[in-house]
Amino acid sequence: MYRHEGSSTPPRPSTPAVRCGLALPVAGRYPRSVTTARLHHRACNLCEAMCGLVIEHDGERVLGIEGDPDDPLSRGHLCAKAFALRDIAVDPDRLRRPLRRRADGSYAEIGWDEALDEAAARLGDIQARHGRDAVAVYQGNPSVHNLGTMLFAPQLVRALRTRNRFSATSVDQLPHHFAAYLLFGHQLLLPVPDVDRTDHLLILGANPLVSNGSLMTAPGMRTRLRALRARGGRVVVVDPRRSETAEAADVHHFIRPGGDALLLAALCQQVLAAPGPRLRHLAATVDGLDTLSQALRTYTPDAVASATGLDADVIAGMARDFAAAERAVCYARLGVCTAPHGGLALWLVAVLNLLTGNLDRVGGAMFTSPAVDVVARSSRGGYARWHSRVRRAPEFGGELPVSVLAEEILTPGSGQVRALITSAGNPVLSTPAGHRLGQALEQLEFMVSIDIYRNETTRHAHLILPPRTGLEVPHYDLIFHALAVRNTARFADRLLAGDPGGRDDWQIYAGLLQRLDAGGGGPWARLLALANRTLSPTRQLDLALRAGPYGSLGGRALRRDGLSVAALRRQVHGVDLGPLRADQLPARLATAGRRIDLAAAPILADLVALDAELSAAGTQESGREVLHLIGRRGLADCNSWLHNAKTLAKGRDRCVLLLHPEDAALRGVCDGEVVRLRSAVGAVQVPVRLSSEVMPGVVSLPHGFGHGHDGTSLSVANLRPGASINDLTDPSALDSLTGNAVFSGVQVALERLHP
Ligand SMILES: Nc1nc2c(c(=O)[nH]1)N[C@H]1C(S)=C(S)[C@@H](COP(=O)(O)OP(=O)(O)OC[C@H]3O[C@@H](n4cnc5c(=O)[nH]c(N)nc54)[C@H](O)[C@@H]3O)O[C@H]1N2
Ligand SMILES: Nc1nc2c(c(=O)[nH]1)N[C@H]1C(S)=C(S)[C@@H](COP(=O)(O)OP(=O)(O)OC[C@H]3O[C@@H](n4cnc5c(=O)[nH]c(N)nc54)[C@H](O)[C@@H]3O)O[C@H]1N2
Ligand code: SF4
Ligand SMILES: [Mo]
Repeated sequence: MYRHEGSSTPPRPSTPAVRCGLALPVAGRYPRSVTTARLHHRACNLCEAMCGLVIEHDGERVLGIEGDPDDPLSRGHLCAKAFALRDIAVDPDRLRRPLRRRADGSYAEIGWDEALDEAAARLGDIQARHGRDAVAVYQGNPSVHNLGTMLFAPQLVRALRTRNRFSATSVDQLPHHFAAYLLFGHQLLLPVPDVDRTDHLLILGANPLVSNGSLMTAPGMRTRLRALRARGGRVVVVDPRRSETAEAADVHHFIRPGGDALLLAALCQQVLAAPGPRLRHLAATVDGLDTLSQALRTYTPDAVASATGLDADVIAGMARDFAAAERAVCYARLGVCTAPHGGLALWLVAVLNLLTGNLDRVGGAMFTSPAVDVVARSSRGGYARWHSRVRRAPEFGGELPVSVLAEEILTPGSGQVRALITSAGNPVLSTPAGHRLGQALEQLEFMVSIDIYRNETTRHAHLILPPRTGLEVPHYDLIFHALAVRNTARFADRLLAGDPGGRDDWQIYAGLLQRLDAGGGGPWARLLALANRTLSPTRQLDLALRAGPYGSLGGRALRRDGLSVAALRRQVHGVDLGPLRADQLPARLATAGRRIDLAAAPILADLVALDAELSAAGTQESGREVLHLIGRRGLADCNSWLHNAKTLAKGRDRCVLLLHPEDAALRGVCDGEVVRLRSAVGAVQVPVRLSSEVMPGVVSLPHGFGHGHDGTSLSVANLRPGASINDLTDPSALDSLTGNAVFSGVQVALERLHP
């Protein structure tokens, strides 16, 4: 009964009135269970779109899921993945009790107290013997979609006081944080494209029609792009693959993988060379404009044309159109972040918006005003305050790039990683040379994983601690409300009880924390820590909402109608807090003197390095035998972890290699043939699909596959294992500026199995 995108506009309110979180029986609309069916309203937490859902249930079982037409942000949109929320709840492969791995590789269920005692004792012992840095932490993507984890995981990480902190950030959006930190002084001050009011949207390396938007919470992008074009606006997509978003755009240009920093440098160069940059209200806030102009002067369209694969005329036209549009915004995402100059590229995206007068302005790149001000409540970040032990990769925001994790485990010496906590992550499938990381994990003295599955990563753990999840936990999007194209707020209590003796993620963190620092700190420190820990996430959220800009204690006066958890419980469809607001700068800048520096030293240095590479590339010819690998996302996938959801495990094989017919002809490869793909670090076998969607010389493979390993409990996913793209990606290839992993343009060779 879920409604797919592309269906006609959802009907206006037909859901019965539901007040105070009390769900009323529905008559007529749900014939299956008229007497017992009730409705629960919540936002989906599987991706960043946070679609409002109406879930029909009988108290214990989910009977149906629909998009909530009254959600002020998603307006009825949802995708097929929403139904996986039910699959996860009933999945027999889900872990529900702690598991201890025996020496023979089998597992025993143990009690929660025993498991937490053992985990804390082993971690404490290893730190006592080998120092703080001997324990590493890796936090995966679903952490950000979980209120309890957002509030409690940082406390555990702080308590461990290790420098070996890793997360999915360094295989994803690190360049965005880096650019925000350098330009605006805070890693979370991330401008969001105002898609609903722009006239010109330039998209680089993102496919929001499939990914449903990232660092741009905008459910129903197909409808939003259609509306943009209907009001006379233009959508331009730059991507080495003619993606679903490119298909829906006015114009699509192929670009060589990794070419975006060059393209963006040329776009900024063109804007700066044209008469008068339009900095508008920020003109008096910006320093270093001349230095930047000087640094960019060699990046002409002609100079970057061959390296980007774009004609110089096309680049010049792209810059002209962007600058001429009344309201324009450039939005770049994963394909641009995960490239050798990803940090520089994302910095240039923000600068292009700034130079054309589109930053902090309606229809441009704007800052949100969420009900919980996560910017004010979190650390500004920091850069290169320390470096990794073996490779000297820079820290960012207190974390090291996950690409160095395996070498930190395998290289002996003081500070060597001997224990690992993973939480809501699957780095064996999601990080470069994951297969090698998997081998390294076997060398650990101790590994504990907080996860709902025994998967490719957690199968290496000595202990697995499985939390309640999804519909079994209360939900509020601390992060994604702060990245949404409209200010809204939405809260839901848990719908399903989950395992009666089970724990939420935050309770696992609290349990570990309590045991780890029992006896440490003074009495006041202990009391404070205890108070903090015993306040549930919902209670903490309530305090944050009340103290926030729309809260009863926030703003200028005490407001009886202010936001709180109770108020959100009454407003089951969510609360609309209005469109994004312009002119927030310079007041919100967290930089020294509230200035924007366009001549930051790391950026200028990287521009010099890029220029040197560009000159060197001019003298090299890469032959047709080398192919450049890029990634891909499918509508029914969610990184590595929803492949066990029965509802989604249907249809054609998704883990296929897209190969251009010209490249296939050159090698005599046929459609459907299984080939071997080899890179500097590994090889995989995958079936080929011939497609002129990809530019010649480029091949595309989705990530998140590579199941079927012994010791995993993923009976559905293991039936269609696919191959892991990260058995090919190379941890030695990093964006040297930020440490982000490089996934775009990995050099591979294609071999026929039966030539
Ligand atoms: N080559 C290549 N690699 C990529 C990418 C790419 O495009 N190409 N994309 C990258 C990106 S953007 C990301 S974000 C990463 C993702 O990388 P990861 O976060 O490492 O991996 P996921 O596949 O998201 O795995 C999530 C894990 O969380 C568990 N989980 C789900 N819900 C919960 C919960 O409520 N609590 C707990 N404790 N666990 C839970 C799941 O069982 C699963 O094990 O992958 C990156 N890797
Ligand atoms: N269905 C689905 N939705 C998801 C996820 C999922 O796994 N499945 N994962 C979620 C997560 S964790 C994230 S971070 C977001 C990511 O959301 P997006 O950033 O939209 O990510 P992708 O869909 O991977 O799109 C990246 C695009 O970049 C292109 N590309 C690759 N290399 C280059 C390059 O060098 N230059 C340019 N210009 N383009 C390039 C690819 O062809 C692809 O079309 O999606 C989220 N939503
Ligand atoms: S688009 Fe994302 S948030 Fe919306 S239903 Fe699908 S997975 Fe859930
Ligand atoms: Mo991601």
